[in-house]
Amino acid sequence: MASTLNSSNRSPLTSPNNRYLVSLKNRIDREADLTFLQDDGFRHLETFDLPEKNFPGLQGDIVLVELKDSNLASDALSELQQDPRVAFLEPDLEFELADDFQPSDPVEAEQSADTKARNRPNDLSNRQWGLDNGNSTDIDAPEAWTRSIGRRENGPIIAVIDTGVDTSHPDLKDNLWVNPGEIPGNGRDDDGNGVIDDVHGFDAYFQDGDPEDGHGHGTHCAGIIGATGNNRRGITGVNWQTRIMPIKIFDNSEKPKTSSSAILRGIAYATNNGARLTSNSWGGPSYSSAVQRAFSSSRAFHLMGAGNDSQDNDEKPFYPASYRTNNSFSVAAVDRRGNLSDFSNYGDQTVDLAAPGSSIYSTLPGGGYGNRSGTSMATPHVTGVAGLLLSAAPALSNNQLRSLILGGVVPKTDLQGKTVTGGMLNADRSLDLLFREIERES
Ligand SMILES: [Ca+2]
Ligand SMILES: [Ca+2]
Ligand SMILES: [Ca+2]
Ligand SMILES: [Ca+2]
Repeated sequence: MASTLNSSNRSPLTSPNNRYLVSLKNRIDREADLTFLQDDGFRHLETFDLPEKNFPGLQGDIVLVELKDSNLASDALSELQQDPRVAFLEPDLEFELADDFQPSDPVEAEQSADTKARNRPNDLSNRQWGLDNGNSTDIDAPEAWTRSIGRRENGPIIAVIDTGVDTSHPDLKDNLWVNPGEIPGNGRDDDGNGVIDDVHGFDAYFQDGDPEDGHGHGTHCAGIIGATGNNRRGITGVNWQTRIMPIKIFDNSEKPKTSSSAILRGIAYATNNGARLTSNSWGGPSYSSAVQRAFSSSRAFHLMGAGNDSQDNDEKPFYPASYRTNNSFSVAAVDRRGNLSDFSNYGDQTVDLAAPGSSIYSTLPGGGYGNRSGTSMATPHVTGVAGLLLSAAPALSNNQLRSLILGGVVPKTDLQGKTVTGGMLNADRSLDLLFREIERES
């Protein structure tokens, strides 16, 4: 990660671009409540759209400001930091997409022994070892698909907060969220949500309604969650049918960059526009109080990659996975043998579970497919299973979702002491738990 700033360096707290995030102690009712920012030497740029109804745990608003005169930085910053209305002040940090998108050799799944009822789509590729193989190191997707294959109509909206998504990919285009109130291409914000022509999602970096993938990472993650299943094409996602909402937070450079402010915009848009889940395959060592507050107070459930530095996150945090909110998971990666992937971060206190992440075959921009490795690929497997559960039982609370996924985890020797659960994701067992509960209640 490129960030050179960290909130643990309390003094001096300066930002190279003179932009700062201010977490306020209270909600602001009127613009006039923000005049003190001017008085302290700052220009108010943006108040993030984090309303009480969608971010019920958030005590006060979060605003983006710019320092007017960088020569006065230390005085202005200490004045603002001491203001009784300010809870927290931090630079608007920059982040790079973690370097975890290495092409890898294909791995073919072995034939699975049929012991249970299975439902195989016609496009389950034998390269999708994470969904089905003969070694008990898959997530038992065909067994789970006897109960849930995901859902489009009224199914859970799943935000992929990433580099964007190839929205014309033939294996993704039918599984995108469609903004019901927005008329495409008329240059107007028909639904009044602040974004013009946001038909399928949002570009939170460039702030427009076109979240096209400038890189490839987001398209790969989206296909794992929900490439269209049983359409005789390419691959199947964990969900054959779903509603993916692409939220682009990165720019289009070769090493994509984002900022705390773009991340906040992305979380805000996803939550405000109905996302039930967000999938976050990115991160780094820099802590942002504002980003933590937004995630923890959002009504959605958030899946987060543990990172690819082969490190112990209990010792060295990797954010956002290490924010450890009640409505999120931190996900490590396993290989085809069910061992922790050599690149994967781990932590028996701070990483919840593992999922397939080595040599994962999924969608790429331009209608293509390919193999990639990373906790970035593990995370959307968990997001996908959460999508299957919510498709079968839309009213599940975050706590129920959490316990169904953790309760379904299969212990693996190599993961003992490496994750909180010591095991890996299993779609079939989580769906079984859900249906046993449903039967008990009926
Ligand atoms: Ca299996
Ligand atoms: Ca709109
Ligand atoms: Ca429009
Ligand atoms: Ca397909």
